[in-house]
Amino acid sequence: MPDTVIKPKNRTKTKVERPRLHKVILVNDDFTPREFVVTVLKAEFRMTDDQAYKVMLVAHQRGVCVVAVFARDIAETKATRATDAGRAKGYPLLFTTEPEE
Ligand code: TYC
Repeated sequence: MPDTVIKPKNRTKTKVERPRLHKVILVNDDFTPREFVVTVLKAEFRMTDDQAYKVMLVAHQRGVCVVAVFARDIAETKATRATDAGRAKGYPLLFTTEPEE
């Protein structure tokens, strides 16, 4: 038998948290045509004409609208692709992302 027995006193609890989802947000501007915004929303976010029109209108009237929520990398990829679609046509269309609370 050893003279000294060392017993660990503190247990380490490992906490695993689910990664937060991220919102994709559509930002209004004065230049991008409404129809183009609707087209991008349908193409990138698989929305129907109705859904896309409603989201576009909320952004137009309130300044911003949450489009959808995804895992962070998917949200960022979609926001970048949708923003780039506007830039390719010379429009200042902007999609941003932010973590959900
Ligand atoms: N405000 C634009 C217009 O009147 C349309 C628009 C809506 C642009 C939503 C961007 O996120 C947007 N032509």
